[in-house]
Amino acid sequence: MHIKTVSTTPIEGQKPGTSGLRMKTRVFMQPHYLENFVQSIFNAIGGIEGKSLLLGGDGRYFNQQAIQTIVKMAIAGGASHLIIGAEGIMSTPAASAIIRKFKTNGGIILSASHNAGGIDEDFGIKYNLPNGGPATARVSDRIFAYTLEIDQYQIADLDDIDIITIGETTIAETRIQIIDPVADYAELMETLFDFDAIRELFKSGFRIKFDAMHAVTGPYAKAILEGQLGAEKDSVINAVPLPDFGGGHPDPNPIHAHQLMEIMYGDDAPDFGAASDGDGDRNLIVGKNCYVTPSDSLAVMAANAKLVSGYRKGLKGVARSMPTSQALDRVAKKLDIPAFETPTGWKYFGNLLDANKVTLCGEESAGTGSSHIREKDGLWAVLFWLNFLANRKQSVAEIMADHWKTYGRNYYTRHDYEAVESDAANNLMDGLRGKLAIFPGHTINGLAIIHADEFSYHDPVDGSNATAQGIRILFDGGSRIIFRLSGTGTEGATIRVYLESFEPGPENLDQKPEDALADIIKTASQISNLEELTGRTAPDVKT
Ligand code: G16
Repeated sequence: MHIKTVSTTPIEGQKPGTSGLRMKTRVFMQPHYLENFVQSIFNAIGGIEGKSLLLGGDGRYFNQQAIQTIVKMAIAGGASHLIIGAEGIMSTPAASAIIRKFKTNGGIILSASHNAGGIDEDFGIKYNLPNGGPATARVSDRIFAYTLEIDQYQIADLDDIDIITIGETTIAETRIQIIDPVADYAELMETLFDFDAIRELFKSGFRIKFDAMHAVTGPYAKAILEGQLGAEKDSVINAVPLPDFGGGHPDPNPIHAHQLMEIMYGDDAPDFGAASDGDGDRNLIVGKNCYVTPSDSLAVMAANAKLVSGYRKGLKGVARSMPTSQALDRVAKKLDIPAFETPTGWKYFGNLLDANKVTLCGEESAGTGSSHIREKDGLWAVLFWLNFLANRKQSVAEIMADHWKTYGRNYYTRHDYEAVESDAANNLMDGLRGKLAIFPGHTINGLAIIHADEFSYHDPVDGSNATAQGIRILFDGGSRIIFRLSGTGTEGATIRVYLESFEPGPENLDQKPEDALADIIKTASQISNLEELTGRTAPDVKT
């Protein structure tokens, strides 16, 4: 076998964002672009020689070609073992589970998550650590540093290898194993949930619709929900993964999962609806006529954890990203367990999970997960809900009403302004930064500001610090407005405005969120000059 050493030069802008490197697919298809980044990952982990790696992706356009390139580079570098999902498919949570199960030296996951796919849409790549979790900020910085000085990479001069057929082969020093991407994950789920109780639930006539959005979770949901648990046939819709997700945007929110929302708010709606995203780590939960916000879902899961077989012993602690609503904190207080507040990005939960400080964590961006792996996990969240629904025998709407009665309600919405001109977005953030010191003490639209800052985080486990993680304006009574620039967009800047107001109850617990949040929404636009600075009069997406 011939190994080619290819001369290259650094390519600008290969800095990983919130979750790995995400760019337009055509950018990734440029000569050396993918190779430079992969070689930089190998360099950042001290070389790939003698190491084992998991490889998989969400099946989007360019997935299989990218895998072939990475395999040839890993062979050239002397990797000892590659585990690859058949057809290059592997959901992000399954990848995390398999890295942990087979104790590989990490993995490379090809996905741009909830972003659209196709030659003119998005592609992405990220390195996961041997604990199964996304590279920490430190490792990501090291990868980035190598992209700035790279001058060559190695690649084996080989025909494409067969990644379709399950089986094993050895090329040079490298054992290559093609595996069923579903089996190990399904096995893990069975250890965490009471499958018998969920089977009984379905037998009793309980109906579910799971929208896989033509993304990676389709085969997993079919095998587990319909196959193992006996949900009625066609409970899983849009189940076949497609390279362009059928032209849709695989983001499980009420806007992009509108087909599911129409079913759940229509005549003869099933009892439970759910969706997951491009790579299967996000989830949407919806009952009959009852949308559950991701922040509320996280809080309800924490409150009901003891009804779920794998979590019967209770939770060590919980964590949420800073912009996620404070509903979780109220549950933690009642359970008398610690609650951590981290920056946006699943990578910040890894240390807390490894140190056994938390069992459950989640984010407003539709991600929930636990210590079973080191990624958020869409289908796991659905099974978690099904497990406690099987015990409580109440509707989703009843469970929500009961939760708010006990803890009060954190009304919550997020407004996204996408593809905003970068300078305008930075001016908006700078403008707010400049006013942080003068905000406290002011009352706007009847809302008294008690604190304003730019969030920073000190990791209690490794002592690292993350600064500039979003601007927070906190009001008397528990309401908040947060401004952040997304780290996952690929075009201009995406401004995220997170809006939250707290209603302790017992009255006013069933208002329309837009009514409960009207003053907060008005205040956010006034204090940020958003319309004037960006020219935008309405958000592109409201979740
Ligand atoms: C990624 C991260 C999440 C984060 C989300 C949104 O999710 O893993 O932790 O909350 O992006 O980040 P941002 O607000 O910076 O766009 P995913 O599902 O896209 O991998």
